[in-house]
Amino acid sequence: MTDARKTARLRQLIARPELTFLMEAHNGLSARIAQDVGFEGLWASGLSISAALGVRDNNEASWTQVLEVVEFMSDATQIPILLDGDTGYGNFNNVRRLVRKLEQRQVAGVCIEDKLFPKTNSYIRGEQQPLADVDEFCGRIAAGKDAQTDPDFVIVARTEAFIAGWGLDEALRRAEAYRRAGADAILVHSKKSTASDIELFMKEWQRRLPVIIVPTTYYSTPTERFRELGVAAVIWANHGLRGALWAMQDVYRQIHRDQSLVNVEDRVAPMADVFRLQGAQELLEDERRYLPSRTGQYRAVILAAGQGAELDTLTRDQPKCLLPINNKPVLTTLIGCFNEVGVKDVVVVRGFGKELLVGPNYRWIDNDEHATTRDLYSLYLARGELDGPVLISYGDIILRKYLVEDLLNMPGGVAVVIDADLRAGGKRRDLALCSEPYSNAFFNRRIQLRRVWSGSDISSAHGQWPGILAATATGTESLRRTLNRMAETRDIRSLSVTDLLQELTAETVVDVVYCKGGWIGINDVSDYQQAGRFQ
Ligand code: SPV
Ligand code: MG
Repeated sequence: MTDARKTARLRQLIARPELTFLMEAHNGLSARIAQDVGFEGLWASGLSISAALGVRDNNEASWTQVLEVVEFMSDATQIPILLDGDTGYGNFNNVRRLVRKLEQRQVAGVCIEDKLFPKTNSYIRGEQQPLADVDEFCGRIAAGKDAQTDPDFVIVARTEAFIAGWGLDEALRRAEAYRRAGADAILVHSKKSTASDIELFMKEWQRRLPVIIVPTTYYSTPTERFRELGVAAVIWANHGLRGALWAMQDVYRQIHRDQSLVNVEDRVAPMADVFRLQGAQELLEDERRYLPSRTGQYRAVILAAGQGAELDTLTRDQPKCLLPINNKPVLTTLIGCFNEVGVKDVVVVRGFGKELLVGPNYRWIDNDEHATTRDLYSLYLARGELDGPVLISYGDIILRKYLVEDLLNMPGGVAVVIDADLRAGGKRRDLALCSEPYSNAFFNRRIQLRRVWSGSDISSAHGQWPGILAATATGTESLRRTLNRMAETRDIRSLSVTDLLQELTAETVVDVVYCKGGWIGINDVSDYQQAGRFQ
């Protein structure tokens, strides 16, 4: 089994016979991109991090600011990071504190260079930069090694001997001293346009420790040559930053010139790529798992196409769902209840009196054949909305908020409210038989719907269905499948949602939220007369 620790992986990467590539990154996003394209390890470049922060590579960003950046990079990725720790930000004491802080952030290793704090980038007046005293620098390495608690944490000693204008001998003398001080690898830096410094060094060094190089200026040397020389790892030191710089400049210029986005849209990454790299999908999944209520993702489909002829003159000029109860149309109360539990996306299937159903807080779909079809047909017309979690409800009911909340928090695919109190309600209603009759004793037990039918003989029923169900994303899938099948095999226009529920009980678990009252439905004049008492 391979070791999952990032430290162990970085150690393996520099010790293995194959050449390793460490890709520069300077923030969480670039680190993710590098990992995403397949790099096995990262170089947290001091130059790039400071440039991205808008400062010079002269320790203008404090070491804790660098630490914050590398922490984001580490959190964003699984591959190991080698931090460019500049000089170690001081003497041996600063290095050992740095090592401890890096270990805490799962940064796999640090590279320190034999210069003095504050440093300057190697490509800026390199020859004028003083090198550290060898013994003092060895003390930094030794203190770092002594401070690490994970034996695999990697400390790379970087010699700037070539950069500062010293020759091969000084580079070798320093590298050997650093090896003896406990360094795990040597980074030999050169700013020549050919790999001649590296060639000389590698021949003399004879693989005493793994060697890491940074071919920024000798980029034209074939990578194969580094393999032949026995280099352990190549750092592509700043190409993420430099690539982004030009890309940004181009896009900014274009937008500035055009005062429009029209010429850049095709040249920039789609938003979906940004979200993917941020791991937005994982959060959505986790929200489903951990958030106490999943209501925000639900969409409600309210079936409100019927006139409600049973209500006689009351519904001559307006649909049943607009009848006022306590001075408020039923539909307004129902939608208000859904909104209160976080369901904001509401679709109403309109039919009779549709011109009166044009509220600002819902969308609508029309069932223009409402006079000759039943409610399942309305749902069928709204099948395009059956995607993801849904709440499906009749438009002529109002119910207490907690019933909707309970329904939405059911873990299964499809769930219905069943009222165990059969005393209230009109003659003909939707009756239900469940896996168990209602009892006070089944707190936390899952009860399932077995059968649902429309009838008046309550003797064989455990309760009545008020006309509301909730389906999670997977529940909605089964529901849609069943609905489509019913449309193919039966006369969907003459069916009711209870027929759909009945079919569903045969195919999937339909959970029951038992209640005793807490809702009213308006089926006839007497229901409506009673309704005013519902507060
Ligand atoms: C860095 O990437 O910050 C380095 C490499 O230290 S170089 O810029 O080449 O010095
Ligand atoms: Mg650097």
